[in-house]
Amino acid sequence: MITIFNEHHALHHGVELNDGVVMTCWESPSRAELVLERVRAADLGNVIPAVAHDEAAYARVHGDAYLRHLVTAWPDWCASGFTNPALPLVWPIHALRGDREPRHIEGRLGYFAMDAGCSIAENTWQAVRGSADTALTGAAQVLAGAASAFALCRPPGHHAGRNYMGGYCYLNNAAIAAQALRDGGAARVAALDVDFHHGNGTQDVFYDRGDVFFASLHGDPRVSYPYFLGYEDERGAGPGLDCTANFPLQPGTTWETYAVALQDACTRIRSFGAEALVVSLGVDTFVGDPISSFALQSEDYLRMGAMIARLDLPTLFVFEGGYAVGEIGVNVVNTLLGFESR
Ligand code: SP5
Ligand code: ZN
Repeated sequence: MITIFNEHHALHHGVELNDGVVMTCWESPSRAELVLERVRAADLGNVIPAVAHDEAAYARVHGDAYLRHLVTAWPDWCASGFTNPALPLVWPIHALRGDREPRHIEGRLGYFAMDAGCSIAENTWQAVRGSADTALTGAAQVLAGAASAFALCRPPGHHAGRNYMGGYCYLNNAAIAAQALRDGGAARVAALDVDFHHGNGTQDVFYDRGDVFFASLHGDPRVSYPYFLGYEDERGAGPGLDCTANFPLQPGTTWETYAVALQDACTRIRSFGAEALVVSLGVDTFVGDPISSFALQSEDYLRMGAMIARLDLPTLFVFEGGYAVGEIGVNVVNTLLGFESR
């Protein structure tokens, strides 16, 4: 399996609130380097650089005002006299006006974000678009006939909605890739999200569409981030009704329980008639993950990959979360090796 890598990912290193204090993000540059190291050590296949794409490819999934904000946030932040990484501090929740984009950067940061997990600094945009380009390069590989490909994206993408960032995610790499597969000729595409956290952004992008199926296995939103989406009764809307499937799972979930839900998700994808598959591959389901609560073991990822392979679809794996850096490489590459063992 070919791996696509963007060496400029490390230009982005975020900060977030942790226990009330601004600290270095769990989502660190070392994550991608450790996965790449393991890809090479396991001889998974060739590693190629991401090909730069036009912003038009991102605009197939994201709104123009949001994309403009991503490009201008840092310069506007600096123009307002700020010098440290930009973070939002006020949001248009519930009864507040969510229909007006403020002009001032302080207001815009909240308008276009679901949380304070996405700091923006000088080179953030460059790394973010490199990550989307990584996914797009992977989609191109699959469209050109590759049975599978691994887009080693960083920063991740699945929490980013059509018009907002959140949870370390700015552009939704998996959604952008799924759309590229549609535009490249796949009539029906499935996005399967196995990151510990609900893929709220991907769900947002495709919720009312009947051409892209979205399935997510994740920590129950009653007790797990992102808290405000990912319930079982979210099934899609309009032409997309029953093209969204959510599998909230409880803290402590092991492979035995996880496998049943994953099998269900795969059955739904099969009966949907997908012609191509995008897997949002987060390994924060690992027992040792510092911010999550499932209990998968490293060997379980071999089984996960093998189960996904049984769908027998052209498959693009897109890297998402996973914060147990000691095992992150083994867990990701085990999934890919399990897939290839079919
Ligand atoms: C891509 C991805 O995996 N994003 C996850 C973002 C999670 N951000 C909020 C994490 C809050 C965790 N608090 C957990 C405390 C555990 N002791
Ligand atoms: Zn996650």
